[in-house]
Amino acid sequence: MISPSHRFGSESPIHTSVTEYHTAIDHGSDKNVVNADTLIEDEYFRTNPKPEYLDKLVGKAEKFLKNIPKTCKIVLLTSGGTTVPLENNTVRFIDNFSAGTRGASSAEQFLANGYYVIFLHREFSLTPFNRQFTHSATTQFLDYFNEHGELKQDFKAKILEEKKLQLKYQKQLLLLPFTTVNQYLWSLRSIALLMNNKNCLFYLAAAVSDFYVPYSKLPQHKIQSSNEYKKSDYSKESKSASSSSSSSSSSSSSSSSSSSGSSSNVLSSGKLILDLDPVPKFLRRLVQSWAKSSMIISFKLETDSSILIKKAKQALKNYNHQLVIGNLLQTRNKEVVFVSEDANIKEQWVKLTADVTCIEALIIPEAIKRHQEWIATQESK
Ligand code: PAZ
Repeated sequence: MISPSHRFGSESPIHTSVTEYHTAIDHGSDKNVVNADTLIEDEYFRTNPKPEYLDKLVGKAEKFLKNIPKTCKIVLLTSGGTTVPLENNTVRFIDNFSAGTRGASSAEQFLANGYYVIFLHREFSLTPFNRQFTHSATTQFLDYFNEHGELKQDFKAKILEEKKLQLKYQKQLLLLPFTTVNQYLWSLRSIALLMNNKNCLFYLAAAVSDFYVPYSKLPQHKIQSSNEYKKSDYSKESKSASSSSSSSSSSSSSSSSSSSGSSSNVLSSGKLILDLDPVPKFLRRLVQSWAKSSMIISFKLETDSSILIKKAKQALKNYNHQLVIGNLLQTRNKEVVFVSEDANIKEQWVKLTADVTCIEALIIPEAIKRHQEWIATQESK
């Protein structure tokens, strides 16, 4: 396991997986509650607080971008899954399956093809060059060493190979972390605004939650499963949650464990009812405003093969960007499909072959080819 301080050189690391206590306030009043129906993209940033560390993260991105020669290609690559906290002092959260394999492996391929990479990733998920060692099901960190603390011979060649690559590309790669969906969205917007030009590519492989609990509805404290520790100001039945509870349970009594307007509601039966809002569609903002001069590749994950291509086309139609790479959960490491904005270009499946065992080694050259073609069309306009 590489320590966070190694990741960011001698500078102090940014940690995203801890509660920001200064914003972990009590939402026991209705005044902060925002109606989900009226919550559009910009409203989101007015009502969900900026991460404490964001200026520092943006400073790192600015410094990195400043040193890149003008003609070089840059990719903002997002990777791993976002969490959705259920409490402000977060004990519980919703997560998703993504380990960051696609992102970390794609970053290696972009680097090998001369791109500079900003790797916006879920903290503690897989990272380029480390990925084969840090999350192994069979080999734990200390297993790499013998009883004298020396690297075991079996691992030496592979570690040396990856270490050389890490050193070779260290100036081309910037690792920036996120944990929650809110941190992800603030970071994506801030970095995108710095990268709005045709040499920049957005490759959005992160698995971003479609649902979240707005800041205005987050209970301050851990959701209680019984009435015993219920705060007096929690007694007012949650407006938002009560509508869900009435449809899902015959019990009308609710011990609303959290504040008025809260997203969570514990019924007397002990059932927890969660009321999540949709995450506004930020891809639209990215395409139309934040990075309108850049090429944008998004990913579409499905589990039902019969809707994958339809959903990918729908995304292109809705957001008007250049390319969607579709994949199925079950086969995502073996095949993907390129679906282009140009209706004349048929979907193109990219599949592992007998010679190539890493799907990203096939995806990235194709993505780069499309980026080059897109740049050429922009220049001819
Ligand atoms: O991280 P991983 O390699 O396990 O999975 C990659 C992936 C399936 C998350 C990615 O290829 C993807 O489809 N991302 C977008 C998911 C979505 O929001 O549809």
